[in-house]
Parts: sequence; structure tokens; C-alpha cells
Amino acid sequence: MQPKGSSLLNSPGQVPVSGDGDLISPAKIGATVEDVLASTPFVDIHTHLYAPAFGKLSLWGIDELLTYHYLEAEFFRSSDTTPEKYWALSKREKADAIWRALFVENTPISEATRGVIAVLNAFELPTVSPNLAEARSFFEKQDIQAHIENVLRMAGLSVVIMTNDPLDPEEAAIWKKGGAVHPRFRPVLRLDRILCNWPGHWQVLTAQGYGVDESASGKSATEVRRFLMDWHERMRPVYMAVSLPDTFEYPQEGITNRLLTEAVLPACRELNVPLSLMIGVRRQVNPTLRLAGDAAGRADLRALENLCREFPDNRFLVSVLSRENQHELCVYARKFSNLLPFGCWWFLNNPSIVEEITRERLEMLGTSFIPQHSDARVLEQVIYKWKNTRRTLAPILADSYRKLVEDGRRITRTDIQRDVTRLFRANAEAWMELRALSS
Ligand code: RAT
Ligand code: ZN
Repeated sequence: MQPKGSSLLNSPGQVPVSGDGDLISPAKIGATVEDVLASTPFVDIHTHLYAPAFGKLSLWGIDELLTYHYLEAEFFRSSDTTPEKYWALSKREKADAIWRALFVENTPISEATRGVIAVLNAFELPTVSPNLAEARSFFEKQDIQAHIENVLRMAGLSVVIMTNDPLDPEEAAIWKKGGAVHPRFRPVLRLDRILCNWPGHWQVLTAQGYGVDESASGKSATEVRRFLMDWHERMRPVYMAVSLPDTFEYPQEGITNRLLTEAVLPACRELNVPLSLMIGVRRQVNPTLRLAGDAAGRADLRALENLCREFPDNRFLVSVLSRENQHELCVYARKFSNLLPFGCWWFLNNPSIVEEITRERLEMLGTSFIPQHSDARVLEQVIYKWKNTRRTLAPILADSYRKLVEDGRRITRTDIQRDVTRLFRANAEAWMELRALSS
């Protein structure tokens, strides 16, 4: 049985049929692709951004941009400051130290540092400056609601999907007050604490009245499922999600797989929501770096093959962190239509690697995948991350169309618009309920 809503094809009524009227010559393909990419609002299907109702969980402004963990990792390579000393600084002092080390004493040519430059430039703030005074004063003056609209317009985004953890006490309290609906943000129910660190978190469920135990035995799985149904009711997530280590295996005895198969997958089926699996993270290889201390490892994607085959009525949105796993992911996507590859995640979100992965995906999957998500943690990051995605993707798509013309098929602007819409919106819309809920 085909799971509800799993088809990535537009229904016939929605497919724009290309006519000859907007036929484009090979010489105009590049400019047309750029134009279509620039004018199409995208859906950002995985971020760590929060709607303003989440208070201080919602990060924005220059100090947050500079203390992004991608930059912290780079800072320790270009400064004598030890992690211990760094963590004892205030947010402003940390931002000043990073600005000095990576932007004043060095040229910001890495992807993450160049991103800060692109954001400053987008707001016409100085990109060469001994200090952050002007940038700070600009961000302090912004009204957050208007600023969000402005930033999303600059980034070419219509909807941003959050990452929401019901076991984070700060976040849970906000959800329980019911104040999180926002027209631009959609929730996701994140399951890492439940699936990957049950011994550290089962008591949180007990405290909320769910009858679970330390070894997730007996009726624990049924109770976790009840917990998920209750949180689905409260949050209305567009999907559920977990990030898994490179060592993830399925089938294999253990709490993760028991809760996955007996609680999470049945709940997803019943609620008709996909499960996002982000596979390949090696958490805390250097704990002194805190959030910047995680690494990547190659996973055995046979686990994914087994899940897709054994659970045909579940839909899996999948991103893998290791460059070496990308080709296999495409092969599996060709075998299972309940598998939707998305994004070039974290250490892969660099132009050289995005280019390689995206060419491979287009060649193997056509437009039946979602090329990118931002993973932004700080609001204004979406400006540079989506600018970079459009810049990297434009020549790749143009190249595909040029080859197609060489091989004998004419190409129209309508064709390009349909493809870009499918890649960056329609594939997500076919799998998730992205319409705004009223408050
Ligand atoms: O890219 C990141 O910011 C990572 O720290 C992770 O949050 C990762 O994206 C994840 O969702 O686990
Ligand atoms: Zn993430």
C-alpha cells in the first residue's frame, strides 16, 4: 500500500504544462535558472530557529551569529584561548574574541566566516571593522516581528521548519502554555532524548504521568506512543525527527530500536507524518568544545534499507552526514518511494560538496529529492545559507538543461519553474502539512 501523501508527483491538475511560448535559447538558460531560483520562495525543512514566542530560545543578531558553533570550532584553531577560558566569557566577550581572531587577524574565507560577512553586507553594515559597535547598534534597533519578515524575504523563504524538543523543560513549558503558533514557523517533534538517551530521560516521562521504566520494558513502548500522540496534539508537528549515530543498525536488539518500531513508527503511521532520520553524527568526540565537539562518521545504510522495506507504510525523510554515504542514499531512494533524501547536512554544507552531492542526486533521482535545508540556528543565517545554495545550484541546474537541449529536448521557463518549485517546495508540501494553523 502506498502511504498517504507519499507520492512526490504533483497531481495531474497541478502540473504546469510547458508551451512553446516561453521557449528559451541555450544562451539564456543560465540567466533564466538564476531568475527562477531567485523569485521562488523556498521551504526550509530543517532549522534550529524558533518563533519569537519561544523567548530567548529564538536567536538573532550579531553576537549570536558570531558565537555559532561552526565558528567556535574554527576559533580554537586560530586563537590561543583555551575552551575553558572561552566558556567563562560573556556572550559579548565571546563574539568580540571570535571577531578579532577570525575576521580581523585572519581573512574570513571559510564558509561559516564568509556567511557572517554576507549577512553584514546584506544589511549594509561594515564588513571590515576593528569592532562590532555599528553592527550591535543596528541589531538592537530591530523590532523582531518586522525583522523576521525582512530576513525571510531577503532569504527567499516562505516557511521555516523548527526543531522542537518536548523533553527540554524550557521549551515544554512554552508549549504547555500553547503560545507557539506563528504564520512562518512550523514545529517538528524531535526525539533524540527519547530514542538516543533513554536512561537519562525516561524519568521525565514518568514525571509527566507516563508509565515507563528504565529498561523501556513492559508497557513502556505503549506509553511512549501515548506520549507522542499527546505531544502531537499539542504541537501539530509536520514530522517527527531523530539524529542517529554512524553506528546505528537496524535490526538490532536495544532500546532505540524497540521504541522506534513499537512507539515512533506506529505513531507516525497513525498520524500520517513522516519520520526524519539524520544519520551519521558522532556526538562529543571532543566534549571540551561543547556543541562544536561533534564529528561525522560513515554509517551502514543497510539499516535504512531494512526500515524502508519493513515499514512500507512509513515515510522516511533522510539526510546522511558522511560524504561517503551519499551515493548509497541515492541508490536506496531509487528502490524505495517511501524514502525522500534531503539536504547537505552540517559538514557537507560547503559549495564543493553541495555541488558534488546535488549533481549526483539530479542524475540519479531527477527532481524527486529536496536539495537543501539551512540548519540555521541564528535567524539571519538563512540569508547567507540560502544565497549560497542558490549560487551553487544555479550552474548545476543550468548545466543539466543545456545537456538536455543538446540531447534534443527544448526547454521552457515553465519547465524550469516547475522543477525548482518541486525541488524546493512541492516535494516538502507533498509530504508535510505546511499550511499555517490558526491560533
Ligand atoms: O548543524 C548543526 O547545527 C548540528 O549541531 C546539529 O544540530 C544537527 O544539525 C542536528 O540537527 O542534530
Ligand atoms: Zn540540525
